[in-house]
Amino acid sequence: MRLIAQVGLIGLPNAGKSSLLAELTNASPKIGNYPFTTLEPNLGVMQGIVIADIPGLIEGASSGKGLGIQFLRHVEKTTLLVHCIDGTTKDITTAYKTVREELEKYNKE
Ligand SMILES: Nc1nc2c(ncn2[C@@H]2O[C@H](COP(=O)(O)OP(=O)(O)OP(=O)(O)O)[C@@H](O)[C@H]2O)c(=O)[nH]1
Ligand SMILES: [Mg+2]
Repeated sequence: MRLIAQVGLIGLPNAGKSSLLAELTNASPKIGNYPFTTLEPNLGVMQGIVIADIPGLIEGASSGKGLGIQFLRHVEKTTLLVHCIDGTTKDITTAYKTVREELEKYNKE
């Protein structure tokens, strides 16, 4: 499979993935206080490492909810995943597990 980046930023919508990419790299992705601001991966470079900011994943993504399958395909095209979680979320464990479950349902490996 063709890789789009070495590192992929994943997480629920509105977690701050695009903001993190903007801080770490030269990229200037659209940032918004609403879910699904990002619909296509944004790429940036940090010290020679390509980082992809991947659209937010929600419960049901792996069964085709929204553009879930399309988004999950981008996840596969990276080597290392960095899971971003909104630090103000009340239930951080649930936020983490929701995304992990979608990844597992989409592709066990
Ligand atoms: N307080 C605070 N707000 C943040 C931080 N990082 C991002 N935000 C805000 O959170 C909101 C969502 O940020 P984005 O970077 O667009 O989130 P995202 O994960 O890319 O969202 P999607 O593209 O919809 O999946 C914006 O209003 C940001 O300004 C942070 O570290 N602290
Ligand atoms: Mg975004």
